[in-house]
Amino acid sequence: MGFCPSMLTVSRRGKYVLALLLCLSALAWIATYKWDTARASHGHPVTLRIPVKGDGSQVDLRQERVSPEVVSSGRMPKALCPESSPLLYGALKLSFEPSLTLKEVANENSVVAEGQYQPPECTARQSVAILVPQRSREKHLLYLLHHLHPFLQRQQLHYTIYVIQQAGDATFNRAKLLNVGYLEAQKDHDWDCFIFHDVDLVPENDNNLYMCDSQPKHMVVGRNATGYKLRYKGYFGGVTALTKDQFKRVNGFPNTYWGWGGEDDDLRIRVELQGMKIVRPPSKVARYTMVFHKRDSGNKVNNDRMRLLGRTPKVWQKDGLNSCSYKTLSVERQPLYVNITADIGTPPRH
Ligand code: UD2
Ligand code: MN
Repeated sequence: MGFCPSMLTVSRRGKYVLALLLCLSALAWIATYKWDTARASHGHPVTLRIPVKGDGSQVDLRQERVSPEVVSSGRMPKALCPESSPLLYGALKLSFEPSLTLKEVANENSVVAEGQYQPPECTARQSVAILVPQRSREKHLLYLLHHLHPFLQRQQLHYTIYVIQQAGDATFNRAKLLNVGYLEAQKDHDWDCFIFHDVDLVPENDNNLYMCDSQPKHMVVGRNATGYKLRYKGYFGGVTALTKDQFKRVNGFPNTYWGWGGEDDDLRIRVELQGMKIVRPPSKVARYTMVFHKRDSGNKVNNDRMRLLGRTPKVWQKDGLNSCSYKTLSVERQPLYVNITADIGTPPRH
């Protein structure tokens, strides 16, 4: 290869360009360093707010997957509530004051809005919808609200109480109303847990946690009128807690039980058919007082219940959440509960 004078010119020019570039990057580095130092010392100090858990230990932000932007903005999600709430009392003294009014109960629970509550101090471990079927039991509802709101708040839950009213005076259908409650409550929030709750049962011990388990949970081991003993093996009435998935798996309650009895046993059969196992809290905790009542006039004994229970294994897939037809007449968001009034039809004529 021969010598080329133009190559010499290019390489000299290249050296100048290179030197100029080096100078410029040195200047840029000095400028950035100075600006950063100034910001850290007296500009906008970046504070990291490390959230503290209920037990006083700091939350590991890497584990909680919180982005640095959220941390620096100060909008930190609250730490998870402790596994065992520090607010629990244990056994409670219940009162059933005949003069109690809805206004008094609302004043005692100013932290509740539209039946809903979230613990201000931490993020609840579960979001729970409490579903209460009700017709002509206003006084019982009042006693329940009076006791249940503070009870659930001490358990540090995110919850809403839904009352599902059967419109009209056809025979009562507790199970279908509970299906309606489940379907309607889901329109508000993606609840983790559903508690199916008689209006006249008041829990006596706040260690009876209104949360769902890995298996369907029966919360009423005993009540005052029956000597606090389980009425019979497999008894699943009164108050039960199922996750959204557990309830979906069994296709909910049957819609076909009109009048008193059988629908709770039907749910137990559905649970057992799915290979699930009912769990219960310890008997000294799962205690309830049932407000005294006589059988309601619109809720005569369902004499067909034994026949219906016999066909459950054959029909549960067709009779349940997927066949629950009803008409919502109103949804009233009252201070202490959401009141859903539904037309659920009438029993078939034989
Ligand atoms: C038992 C069960 C209950 C249910 C029922 C049979 C217990 C503690 N409870 O309750 O879960 O299986 O037998 O159906 O074992 N209701 C009204 N208005 C009415 C009729 C009923 O609001 O006119 C609602 C109310 O929420 C009441 C529930 O239905 O708590 C159950 O009816 P009940 O209290 O008359 O029946 P009970 O106490 O035998
Ligand atoms: Mn009752």
